Amino acid sequence: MHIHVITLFPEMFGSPLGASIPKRAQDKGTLRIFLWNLRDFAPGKHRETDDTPYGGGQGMVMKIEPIAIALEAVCDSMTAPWRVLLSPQGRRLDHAVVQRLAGHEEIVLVCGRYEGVDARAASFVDEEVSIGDFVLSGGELPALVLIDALSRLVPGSLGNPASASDESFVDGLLEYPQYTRPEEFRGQRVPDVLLSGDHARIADWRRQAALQRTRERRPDLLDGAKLTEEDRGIPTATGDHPDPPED
Ligand code: 4GS
Repeated sequence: MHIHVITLFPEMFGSPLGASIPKRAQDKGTLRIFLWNLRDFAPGKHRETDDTPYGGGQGMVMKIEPIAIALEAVCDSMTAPWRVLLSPQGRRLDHAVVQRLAGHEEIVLVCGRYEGVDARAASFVDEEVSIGDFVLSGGELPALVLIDALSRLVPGSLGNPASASDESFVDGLLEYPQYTRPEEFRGQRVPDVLLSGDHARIADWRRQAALQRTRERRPDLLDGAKLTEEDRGIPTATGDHPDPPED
């Protein structure tokens, strides 16, 4: 997968992409990141990328021309680029969106700055994506969030490929509670079933715990989750850590 980023701050990307899974994916060659400075595509002596808003108002707006020129130049040699503008007006990012985007070999991300981007930018991209209902100072962190999530889905990037199918949201639910040593810490014990070595019971407990957590914290997710009849029969829970099914 090739990910191109058009940004006024390419220096923001080095450290987050130089560690952990994004680094491993790039070292393996399955993920390549290309950083493009928007200013290099801005025409004129001063290479301005922003201007005052028509109609008046606070702050500055990103000009359309540098963005259009950058997108055309960056996409010129590509067969099927998928162009994404990070913006609070976009579709909310979730695991389904990440999976869909992971199906593209060549992704081009455009990062906004200032108070916003000229509305005509929408006609130069394939979609707009938002990472949440809050206002950031630029689209660089949203782009990094998306690249990090995508890097986990690139084949070969995870040490254990099962990790990609075993986490929150993958089956539409929150993840089950995880524990590691010690068995007891300041009065809190690890649920006995997890120490039992009975893999069928552990799987069953984890499924119920994930369902219970999701029902308590994110009931909105249950509408979209794939649930069996058995899943639906789990009674409403009161605590975060359900009892094992039986002893
Ligand atoms: C987001 C967001 C964002 C909006 C960029 C104001 C600078 C800023 N982008 N998801 N102008 N939330 N962008 O806040 O994607």
